[in-house]
Amino acid sequence: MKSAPWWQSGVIYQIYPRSFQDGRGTGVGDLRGIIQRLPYVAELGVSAIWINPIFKSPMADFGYDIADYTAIDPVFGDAADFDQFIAAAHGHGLKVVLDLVPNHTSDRHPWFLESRSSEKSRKRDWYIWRNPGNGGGPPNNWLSEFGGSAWAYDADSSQYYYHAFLAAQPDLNWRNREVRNAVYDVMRFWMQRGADGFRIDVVWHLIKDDQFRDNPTNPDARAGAPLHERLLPLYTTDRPELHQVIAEMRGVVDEFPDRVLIGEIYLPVERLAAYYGQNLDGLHLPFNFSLLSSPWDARVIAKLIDEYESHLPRGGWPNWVFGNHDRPRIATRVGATQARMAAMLLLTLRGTPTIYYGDEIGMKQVPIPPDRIRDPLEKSISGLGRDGCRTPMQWDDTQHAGFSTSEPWLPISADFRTLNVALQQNESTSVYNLYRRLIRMRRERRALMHGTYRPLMATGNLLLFAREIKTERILVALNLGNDPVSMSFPSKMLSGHILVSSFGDRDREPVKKTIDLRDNEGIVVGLDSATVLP
Ligand code: TEU
Repeated sequence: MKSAPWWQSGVIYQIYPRSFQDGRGTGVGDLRGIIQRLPYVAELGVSAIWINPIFKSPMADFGYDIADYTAIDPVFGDAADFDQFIAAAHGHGLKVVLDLVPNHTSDRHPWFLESRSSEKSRKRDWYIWRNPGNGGGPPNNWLSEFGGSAWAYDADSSQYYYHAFLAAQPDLNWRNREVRNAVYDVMRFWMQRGADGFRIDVVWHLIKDDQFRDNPTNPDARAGAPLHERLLPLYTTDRPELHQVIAEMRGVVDEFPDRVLIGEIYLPVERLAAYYGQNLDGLHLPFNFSLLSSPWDARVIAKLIDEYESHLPRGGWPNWVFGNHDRPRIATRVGATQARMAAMLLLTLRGTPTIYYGDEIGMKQVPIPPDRIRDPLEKSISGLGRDGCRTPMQWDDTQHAGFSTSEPWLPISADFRTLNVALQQNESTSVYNLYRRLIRMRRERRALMHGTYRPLMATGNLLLFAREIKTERILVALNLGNDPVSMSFPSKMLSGHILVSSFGDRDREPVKKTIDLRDNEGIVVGLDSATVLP
């Protein structure tokens, strides 16, 4: 049998480069800093790094507004640093996934400057320009995710351009062949330099309705929801023509061996399946964000896993995510103890796990004082801010948490003296060591890596499932509540031993007849052949 590709068998670790390690004393993380910390990443046991955009950018949206797709922004280093980073990562056996932002550029990208210069410009059609609507004003009702109309007026040409995010992030026109080819060349450029693949930013946004129809109102909009949620993004996202574009991108990636294509997609699971492509010729991993915002309830989670599993196309490989640079930290969302259950779920479910940097030590959402707010989204829609999940990595208890020698760009969490990597490395029962054990276990057990998922039970606070491959069977039992749980198998045939326990104090303990969990406890059990699963 051909061995599984690395993006199926391994774990992905997301690094937000501004906040991982400052290697030059600027207060902002950079490539040199990441290189210094690669031994840490390798020791955690992950197989790949996905790094948020490091390309030349005015930083209106911290790298998601790119002014040159093939240059490294000086904040992060230079081309030589990049080459060193790739070589060092590969030297540690780590793959590197870059962040591709093809939906929009910076308004200072030479492409946009040229497009904007005149209606007759050769690149006019590279962006989405429209005349004012009837009676003046924006061409239609489309809204920006970052507040207000998605149309910005250009007084020189008396036309509007479309921007799904900031006005400083004009959307490229993906119906234009030259645009497509230009971005495909960017992809080739980085793969030639050693990139192992891409995470495509807002891939479900790439194509917009060619008739520019108004979006319908959302009948289910929550009271007080941000403006753009009051419309359904029917004509601005998830358009059918998109899948042909993705297949083209996949073709480009397939020009190089062993590369991966991941896509950022916030859609319900039943819409995700299409992103694998008709003949699995689309994304390898359409990000599955269903656990990012689900209620912390055993039944809800079990249902969501079942739904996801049942919607996957034949041969489509699953994946799971509990945090990223846009969403509140898991340890704050479900609490520090339950964050251990999240770790156990993430690393025992079927499919590739992605870990957001800092979650492996239980970093929390950090309150940001008004004068330290940096996120443009928070400045535009108060309360949606993402700074709190982007604060510097807490390495040790020295000044600035070992992140930098000068004042960091975002505040360090107040708890860094008691919550940091150095402490947790020396503490066998720490969250960090739980992650390490889980990752190692996942690598060593074929049932976890490639086995089937078998739901067993979701009652009260108990979530129970099995992973099986041939004779290797593993049972995962998680207590999502504050009371102890005890459960005996209907068959009375249960025997095995604990491989990993969430508090780290029951590893190797035998399990016979019943499963007993303390409050907020989870265990992973290697089952003996005598066990009869319910
Ligand atoms: O995020 C897209 C996205 O869906 C966000 O609008 C998200 O809903 C928002 O951050 C609220 O949580 C991607 C990037 O991940 C994000 O950092 C960028 O700001 C955005 O695209 C624009 O490029």
